[in-house]
Amino acid sequence: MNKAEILANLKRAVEELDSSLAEEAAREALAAGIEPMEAIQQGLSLGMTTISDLFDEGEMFVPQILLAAEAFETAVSVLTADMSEESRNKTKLGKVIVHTVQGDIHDVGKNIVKTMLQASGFEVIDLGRDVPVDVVIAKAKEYQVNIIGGSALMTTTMPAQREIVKALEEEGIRGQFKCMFGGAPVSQEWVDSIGADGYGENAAEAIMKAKELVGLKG
Ligand code: B12
Repeated sequence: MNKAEILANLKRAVEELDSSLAEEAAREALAAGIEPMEAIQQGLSLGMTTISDLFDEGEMFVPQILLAAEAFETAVSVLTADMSEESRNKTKLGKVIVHTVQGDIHDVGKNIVKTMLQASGFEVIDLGRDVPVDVVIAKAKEYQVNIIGGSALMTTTMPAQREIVKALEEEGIRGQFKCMFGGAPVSQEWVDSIGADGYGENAAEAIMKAKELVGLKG
């Protein structure tokens, strides 16, 4: 099977909600020497775009979405297993908190960003989803992280990202932490407008931005 066919199978596995196919295609991708990031961006993520569009159009419903997410995550865990092993033995690049903001339970994208950060050598503290602003701040202080990473998937929950920056300012500790935000409705303009430090449109950009924020080249 050639590279294009393997990438097409990864996309199809998510579209067809098929975790077994996802696992099989992920193994084939590794065997063919396809970079995990490429398999995610050019295969799985395209499948998720189809699913998101069908959901937006009312042609797909919650149970199917969850199965698509499961197929996606199954493949990601196969693709990144070796990378994670490798990164466990590397010196850590820095500590990052990831979470989905208060009021928001969407965590598929956050989990991808988390896996890719870990695989790239960051130590990641995952606070889960629907995490109150004060908990984010408390954990950032407790773990002395370099970066606070937050995901918001709804226009109604994006303001929680602004609240995080504001709370840090009010406590006089804004300078201790870099704030990096993402999620489908989030943009560079939004991140600039709330005075945060970084934005990533996808997991690959999130990694580049995180490296930049800890003073490494992207
Ligand atoms: C899957 C899904 C769900 C699943 C979530 C399952 C889960 N465990 O996450 C379920 C079915 C539970 C769900 C529930 C709801 N959903 Co929903 N859901 C979606 C859907 C279809 C896809 C989201 C997704 O997983 N995308 C795939 C991932 C891979 O992409 P991503 O999250 O954007 O992540 C990438 C980047 O954004 C970036 N990134 C993400 N996080 C971060 C963080 C950092 C730091 C960085 C740098 C980068 C980064 O990297 C990621 C990887 O490339 C979207 C549609 C859409 N167009 O987005 C709607 C959508 C987000 N949902 C929506 C809504 C309204 C809801 C509900 C309120 C109920 C409803 N009416 O359906 C509830 C929300 C309850 C709540 N309080 O949160 C709306 C939001 C509208 C708005 N106000 O903005 C959307 C846009 C659908 C729509 N058009 O109506 N949903």
